[in-house]
Amino acid sequence: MALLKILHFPDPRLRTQAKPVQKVDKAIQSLVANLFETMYQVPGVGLAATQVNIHKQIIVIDISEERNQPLCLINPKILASEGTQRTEEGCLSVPDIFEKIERSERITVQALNEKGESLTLTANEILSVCIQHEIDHLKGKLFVDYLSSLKRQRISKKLLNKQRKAA
Ligand code: K1U
Ligand code: ZN
Repeated sequence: MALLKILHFPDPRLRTQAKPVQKVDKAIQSLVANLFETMYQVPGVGLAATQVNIHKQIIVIDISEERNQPLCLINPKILASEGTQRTEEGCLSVPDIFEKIERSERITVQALNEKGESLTLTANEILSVCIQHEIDHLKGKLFVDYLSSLKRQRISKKLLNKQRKAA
């Protein structure tokens, strides 16, 4: 297994649209294992392949406190959504920034799992938020895009300064 490098905002590669996975083969399963290893190590509750510069429609999630309920969604599609909720979000690609974002309260998602089997699940609360956040990554969208352009520019400057200092 391997730890993958996470891209940071405003890296333009985070804006790439991920392509659907054609076949869940050994190479995809190995990538899924690396995504989980990276997400658990950082740590995060979710990670999209886009964030590690791999532009395939794959996300991994584990919102459990025990970190023992891995969920892999390949080619995820939101079939239904209802209600709204406003929750504080963070992002591994936008470190140390937390903002309240409005999203659907309850969603139904169809996807393939890491074995290539089709699954449908209904999620609410933090799982619903996390799935929507990760699906946005696959579309090249970040949670800061829901903020005002002034706030987004300030965050961009702050992170660029940090990246320059670290380099
Ligand atoms: O996609 C990502 O960048 C991962 C992100 C997912 C997410 C968190 C909160 C709301 C929406 C989406 C994170 O995991 S940020 C880190 C985080 O929230 C966390 C990390 C460890 C334990 C608990 C939470
Ligand atoms: Zn994120």
